Amino acid sequence: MSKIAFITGASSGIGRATAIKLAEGGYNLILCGRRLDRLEALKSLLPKSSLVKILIFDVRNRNEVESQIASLSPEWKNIDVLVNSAGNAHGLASLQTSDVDDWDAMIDGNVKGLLYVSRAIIPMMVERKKGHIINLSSIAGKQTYINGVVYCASKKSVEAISEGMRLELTEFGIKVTNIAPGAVETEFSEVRFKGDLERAKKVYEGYQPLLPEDIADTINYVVNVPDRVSIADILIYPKAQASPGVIYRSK
Ligand code: 8X3
Repeated sequence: MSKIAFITGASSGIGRATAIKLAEGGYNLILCGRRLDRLEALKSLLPKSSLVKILIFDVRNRNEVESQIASLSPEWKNIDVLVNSAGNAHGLASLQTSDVDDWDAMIDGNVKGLLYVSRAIIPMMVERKKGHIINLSSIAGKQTYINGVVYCASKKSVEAISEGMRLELTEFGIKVTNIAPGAVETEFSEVRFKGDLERAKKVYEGYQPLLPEDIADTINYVVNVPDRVSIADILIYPKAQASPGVIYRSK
C-alpha cells in the first residue's frame, strides 16, 4: 500500500485542505471527523487512485477514539503521517466572564483529544520505527492575548506536547512538526463566535488572510523533505499580520 496519512478534523478547514493535497500526492487517507456527510463528500472529490477510510469520532470522546482506531485492519494501521488538525476556539471573553463550558470544550478537544489520538497511534509508529506527527498549534500557542487565555493555554499545551513528543520519539525515527498559523480563513471564527457570521467575517476583513490550502501546502512540504530532514516548528502569518493583535487592514 502507498503511504497512509491519518487526519483529524478532516471535515473542514485545514484538515480538509490537507486531505486533498496529500491525496493528490499519492497518499491513502484515513479521514476522521464528526460529520459523516462531509467526509463522504470530501471522499468523492479525491482522486480515485487514493484509498480512503472514514472514521467517525469526536476526539473528545476517549472511548470512541480508542475503539475506532483499534478497529482499523492491520494494513491500515501502518500510519506514516498523523495530522492532528482537530481543534477549535470557543468564545472570546475574559477569564472572569467567559463560559466555563467553553473552557472544557477547548481543553478537551485541543489538548486531551490530540493526546487521545496520539496515544492510540504512536505505539504503531514506534513498532515500525517510522512516522511523522504534525500538530496544528497556533500563533496563540506562542503569544497569549486578552480574551483568549484558555484558547492560548490550550495551544501552548500543543506546543509543549510537540516538544515532548520530539524528545521521546526521535529515538524511534519518528519526526514531529509543530505548525503555528496566524489568521487562516476557515470556520474557526464562526465556531468561536457561535455562528455569528457577521462577527466572524469581520476577523478577515481588509486584508488577505491565509487560506487552509496555504497550511496544506506547508504540510505537504514538510512530509516530503528528505528523510534526513526534520522540520520541527513553523510559524506562518498572512502577509498583513505581525502578531495576534497586529493586522494591517485596508481602510
Ligand atoms: C487561530 C489564530 O490569532 O485567532 O489559532 O488565535 S488566532
